[in-house]
Amino acid sequence: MKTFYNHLHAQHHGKVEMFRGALVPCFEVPARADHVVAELQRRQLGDVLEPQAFDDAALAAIHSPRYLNFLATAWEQWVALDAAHAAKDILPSVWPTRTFRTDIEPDNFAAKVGLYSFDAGTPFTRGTWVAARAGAHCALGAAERIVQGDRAAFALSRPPGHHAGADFFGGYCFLNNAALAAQHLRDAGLERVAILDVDYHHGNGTQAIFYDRPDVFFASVHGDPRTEYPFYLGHADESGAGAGQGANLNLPLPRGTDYATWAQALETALAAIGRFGPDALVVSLGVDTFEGDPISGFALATDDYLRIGERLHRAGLPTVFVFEGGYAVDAVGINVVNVLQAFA
Ligand code: OKP
Ligand code: ZN
Repeated sequence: MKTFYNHLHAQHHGKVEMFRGALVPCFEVPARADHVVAELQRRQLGDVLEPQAFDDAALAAIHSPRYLNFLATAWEQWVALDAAHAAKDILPSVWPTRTFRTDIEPDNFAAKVGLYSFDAGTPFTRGTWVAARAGAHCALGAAERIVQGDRAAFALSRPPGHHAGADFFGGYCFLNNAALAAQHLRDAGLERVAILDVDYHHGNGTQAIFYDRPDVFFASVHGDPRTEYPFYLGHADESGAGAGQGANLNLPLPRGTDYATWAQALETALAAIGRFGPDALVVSLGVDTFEGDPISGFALATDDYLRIGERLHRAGLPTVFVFEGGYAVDAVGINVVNVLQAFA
């Protein structure tokens, strides 16, 4: 299985995020991806490649023009306000909630940041755009391997993507790598694509992007949004809309869920994906379901990731794996590569 990895990911290195009234060090750190690469190489699990550059039009297949323009220019706008800003990250602090307008992009920079984001936990840094774009290219490159006939490929994208919507960032995510991979498969002629999101957190961005579409099925197993981030989406009654009715499946589980219960939800998701009959599968592979994860609440053990990989292999579909969460930094490489090695 080929892995797409880009060294530019480390240019996205947020300093702090807002947590309970204080700024705390970011959980989403460059070392996460470095550990996954090191473990892939230790187990010799296929080539690790730099992705080719894709045209920005590939990003526009998922993201809005004004959002992409914001991402591309945010840092220069920030530093133009005050040269001293170069030493600090951009952190959102004001948002257009219900009854506000979102059709007019404000001139004020802080207001623009809020228009295009949904939390204060996602710093935008000098290297965020470069890193996120290269991470998206990893997802597109991995999807292209499937188009070329490979059974599986791995996008070691960083920052992660599944919380990013068509026109907003948040939850450590800026470009929706899994959505870009799925859309690339569709544009290459595959008629039906399924996305399975196994990250601890609901993939609100991915769900929203495909919610009214019948050609991309989204299934997610995640912490119950009544208590778990991202809180405002991911409930069991969200089943798709319009032409996409029936093409969305959420399987929320309570904090503390162990592998036996989690694996039953995985079976439910795979059965629904089987009925959908996709030509390929995109897996949003977060391993923050791990018992040692510092910001999550499930109890999966390192060996359980081998079982997940075996089970996904038995689903029998060409599969793009896309890296998402996993914040127990010392274990993230072993857990991710357990899935990939058991699959391969
Ligand atoms: C991104 B992904 C932690 C608060 C939670 C947001 C979590 C984003 C997770 N102090 N902040 O789904 O792994
Ligand atoms: Zn997560």
